[in-house]
Amino acid sequence: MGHKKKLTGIGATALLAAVAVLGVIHAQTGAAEGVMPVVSQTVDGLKAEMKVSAYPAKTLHHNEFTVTLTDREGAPAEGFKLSASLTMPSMVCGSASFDLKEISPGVYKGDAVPLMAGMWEAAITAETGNGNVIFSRRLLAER
Ligand SMILES: [Cu+2]
Repeated sequence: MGHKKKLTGIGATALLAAVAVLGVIHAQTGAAEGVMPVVSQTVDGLKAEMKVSAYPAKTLHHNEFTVTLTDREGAPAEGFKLSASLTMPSMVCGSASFDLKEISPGVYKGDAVPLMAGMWEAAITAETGNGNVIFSRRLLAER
């Protein structure tokens, strides 16, 4: 019994050490834009909060992608037409495009389907009355 207890203790210590190392790695990469589930960006006075519900996203699955648009006054930016395109910079693996539907004032939802694991670039186009506004964020996908 004493022997077993000792093994458990070592196991727990090793696990804690591993968790600590992973914690450091996560903290370092977590600081980089793209590893965050929510990224906010303001272009031409329009603010987009781009959220991936389950993060990192899962390859070849529908990943809920929500964009909350607000205007200069912080009020919901309604009635825009939003579409998004996922590409992998410097790769020819193709792009995955999708439209976003306005589910409540200023809140647009769509399904992002990354084709392979890795870092994707998501470009979100908001059609306004006078020209388009393009937002972008990075999106990490895992198998
Ligand atoms: Cu690729």
